[in-house]
Amino acid sequence: MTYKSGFVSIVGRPNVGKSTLMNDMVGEKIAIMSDKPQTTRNTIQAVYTDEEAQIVFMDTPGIHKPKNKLGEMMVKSASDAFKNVDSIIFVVDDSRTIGKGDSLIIENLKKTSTPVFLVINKIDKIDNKEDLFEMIRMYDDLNVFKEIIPTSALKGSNIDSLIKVIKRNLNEGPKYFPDYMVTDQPERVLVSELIREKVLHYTNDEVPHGVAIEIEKMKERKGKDLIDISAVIYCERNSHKGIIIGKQGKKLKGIGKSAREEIEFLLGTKVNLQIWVKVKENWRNLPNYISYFGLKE
Ligand code: GDP
Ligand code: MG
Ligand code: K
Repeated sequence: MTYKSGFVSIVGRPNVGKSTLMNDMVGEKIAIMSDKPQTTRNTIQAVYTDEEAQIVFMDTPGIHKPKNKLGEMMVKSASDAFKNVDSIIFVVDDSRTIGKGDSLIIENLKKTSTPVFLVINKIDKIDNKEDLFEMIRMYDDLNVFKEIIPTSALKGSNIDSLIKVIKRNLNEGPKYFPDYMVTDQPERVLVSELIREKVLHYTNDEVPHGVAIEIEKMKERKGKDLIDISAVIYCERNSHKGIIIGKQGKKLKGIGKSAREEIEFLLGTKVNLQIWVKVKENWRNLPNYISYFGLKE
């Protein structure tokens, strides 16, 4: 069986139940929950992990703060706002008609090639089944949504179906985050895992015992759509260091370039990535190795 992973955005008007829904989904499968205030770029909010798949929930800028941003959102092409995710969950509540706020978001969703799933939440407030069928027909007629899933986040109804739908639409992919990880800095972990993956790829497993990555700095440059990242690759021997750096630094350059491109894609911002290679014997035995990567056990 191949492992699946991907990035998913949950969008919708305030108060439709996005946060409740995300908490339900991640629930006991909690790996990561970030409570960071929204920034101007994509941020990771939560990570769902099971034996088959890993779902990384992203915050999509512009959609979560629709008050004064609606105009801005209209200008910004939807393909741009959603290009970094594999699917989009659009959440509405039990309102029987489509209001102005939802219409504007739907107009944007129409323009993206990313698959969009509609969640009709708060179905516990819909007493008449026929009303729900009527709503499903109304949304289905728009030809925007790949699937429509009615839920009650409050009661925890049909959350498993939603997870199934998301999982079914994921592609084969790596586990970006280790199991049982608890951290309020998921982006750091994502960046370090990506760099580690590139090192393994570029060195064809020539470096025994692998490497450890430390993100020394990860900081947004004020007023710029740019993040400065400096990372250290730890290996156990000088000879390993030589392999990682390569002739005239070629290998390290390749590692840095491909890691940077992927980080830029995932975080939706430009990245200035500096990487150093250091030798640290027995880094696996360092007492703080575990906590330093945010691993629980
Ligand atoms: P968000 O602004 O979209 O993140 O919405 P929240 O998750 O904060 O929920 C807004 C309010 O709606 C809260 O009071 C929730 O308890 C409530 N809520 C969320 N989901 C449901 C649901 O399925 N049914 C009902 N009746 N209330 C819900
Ligand atoms: Mg919320
Ligand atoms: K973006």
